[in-house]
Amino acid sequence: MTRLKSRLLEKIQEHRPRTTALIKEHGKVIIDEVTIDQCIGGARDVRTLVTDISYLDPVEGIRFRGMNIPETFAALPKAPGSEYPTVESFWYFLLTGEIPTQAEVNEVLADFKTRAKVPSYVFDVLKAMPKDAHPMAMLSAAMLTLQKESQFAAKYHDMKKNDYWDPMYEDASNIVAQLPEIAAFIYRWKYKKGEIIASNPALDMGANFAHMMGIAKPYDDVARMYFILHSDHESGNVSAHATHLVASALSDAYYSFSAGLNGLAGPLHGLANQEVLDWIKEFQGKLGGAEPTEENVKKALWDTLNSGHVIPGYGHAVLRKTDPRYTAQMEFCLKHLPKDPLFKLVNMIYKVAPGVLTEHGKTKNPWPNVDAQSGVIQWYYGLTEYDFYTVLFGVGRALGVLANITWDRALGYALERPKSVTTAMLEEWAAKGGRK
Ligand code: HAX
Repeated sequence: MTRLKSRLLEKIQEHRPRTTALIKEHGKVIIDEVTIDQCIGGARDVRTLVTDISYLDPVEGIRFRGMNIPETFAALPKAPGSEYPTVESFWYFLLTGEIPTQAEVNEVLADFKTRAKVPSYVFDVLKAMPKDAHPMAMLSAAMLTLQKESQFAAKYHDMKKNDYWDPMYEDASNIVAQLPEIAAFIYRWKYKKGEIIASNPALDMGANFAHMMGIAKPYDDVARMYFILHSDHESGNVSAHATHLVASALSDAYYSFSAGLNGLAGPLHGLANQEVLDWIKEFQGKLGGAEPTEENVKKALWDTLNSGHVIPGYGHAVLRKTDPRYTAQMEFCLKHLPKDPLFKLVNMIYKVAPGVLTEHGKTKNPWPNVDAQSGVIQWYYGLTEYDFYTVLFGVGRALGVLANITWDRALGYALERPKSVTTAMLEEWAAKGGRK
């Protein structure tokens, strides 16, 4: 057993009595109530999910295992010659809550090499898909194709509940180790005439992904930063929740993560990074070569709102300030591409959009989220095929949601089954002033 796996087991054994005590001794303690607008309005803010892997504060933003983004980047061991941590060190941290030593990271690196080989039938399936299939449909299809490899599904009938976490961990680790090659294959197959670049197992995940994409340094750092920033955003967002929900039926990690990816592919969620670039390109097209100004940006924003559409990359279901994932990427841009015209335009939108959205008066949060900034960096390094951007998000998101469903199985979380009501019931309770 690797040190990561044995440490994870120790952590699970330490944690289990806490969950058991909460259910057995304090199970009836009330922690929330639900209003009619929450019931119709997507259960916003209703506290019914538990995770210790990340927590999203509306003002401060995300904390991974209690650490904010700068603290996380500072604390984790770095890739050789890089300011950014390896994704492998972050995986250890998400699963255990502990900052790994370099020796522990090296063990994860070595372990991933034994898992990284993608069966060739996955590529056959991807090649058979229509050339105009969306890259997210391809990524999700690749997950379903791989399902027959699931150790959880194979062992299910011979296991006791307490042991479920073990094959879930194995499946999760295999998916994380194989995803970069699958994603890079989709990119090169679709956009680079199928000229595939073979994986280099000597490299860490970020460097190997950059290598397989065919993009030079510092894209290795972009990949590390991007995968870590997009990994987890507590449990209520659509991709995390969908993965957790499907896993709660004891579906394996392949089925569950495929479901999460399908949710991530929605324009109100991860696809917003593609939508942002789409919006910008359409705006630039309308300018017809004229310089963007605050005035014409403002007009374009109002045109979008007046046509009944959302401003992609702005607003959030939980956050009420600028997303620190936006800020982390902006800081990267200030260092590496401060004069890039697209970066300047995105900054100009940042100056104007919050005011426009505030005046528009609908959104609870007029500030940018992670997706407003991420495409700029990809575009700068030559990744201009922006319908691929959500796949990058998906590779990162795997880290968070797969760590979560490993812990779901470790703590024996229940089948998810909230109760629905009818409109007539809501009307009756509304008339009575509550469900009495
Ligand atoms: N532009 C225009 N209107 C917006 C808006 C935006 N960026 N953000 C919210 N609104 C509107 C909502 O559509 C809603 O209008 P209706 O009452 O007519 O339905 C109203 O403001 C209230 O919404 P809210 O409570 O502030 O926000 P929600 O929790 O309902 O939705 C969303 C959160 C992220 C879906 C929303 O802000 C949005 O659509 N943003 C644009 C798309 C986007 O950037 N998505 C990515 C979010 C981050 C993420 O998950 N990345 O993966």
